[in-house]
Amino acid sequence: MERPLVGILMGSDSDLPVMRECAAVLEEFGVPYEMTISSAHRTPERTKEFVEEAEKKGTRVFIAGAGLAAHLAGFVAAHTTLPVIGVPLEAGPLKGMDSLLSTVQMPPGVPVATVAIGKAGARNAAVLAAQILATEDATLRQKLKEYRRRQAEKVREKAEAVEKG
Ligand code: RP5
Repeated sequence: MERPLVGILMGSDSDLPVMRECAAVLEEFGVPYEMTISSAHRTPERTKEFVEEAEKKGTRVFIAGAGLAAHLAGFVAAHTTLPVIGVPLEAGPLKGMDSLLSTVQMPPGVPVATVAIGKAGARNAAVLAAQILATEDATLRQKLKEYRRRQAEKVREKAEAVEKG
């Protein structure tokens, strides 16, 4: 098993259907990761230990997804100086706005790079993690360029289909 470069955490197994998107994107880029369920509120000690152990193993970026009063990404950021990406998840009647604000409104000095609510955010969190790693990895940079090229190609194909009518 390759050394995980990205540590993915989520507050509950109910977050898994969305957070799997992170894993899928990292797999596309061939970035080794580890993924766990750990909560800022329900298992604070376990979360702290996971972050500390991951850092020792060589993890370079953390992604943390949570819903409701989503303090997981901030909690992780409080225990590391590695970059932390927060994914706000929809888990209650406020449709993810609660998690967005809980994740994004970090006090100065302890940042969390917060992405969009839900699946789009989960995918972008993984792309951003890959971009951070790519600052020191030319092969990964090339894969990211190719990913953008394929994305543009898909738009062109869709445009052609619409224009043909
Ligand atoms: C948060 O509470 C989790 O991240 C999840 O989004 C939400 C609900 O958790 P469960 O009650 O489904 O375990 O901490």
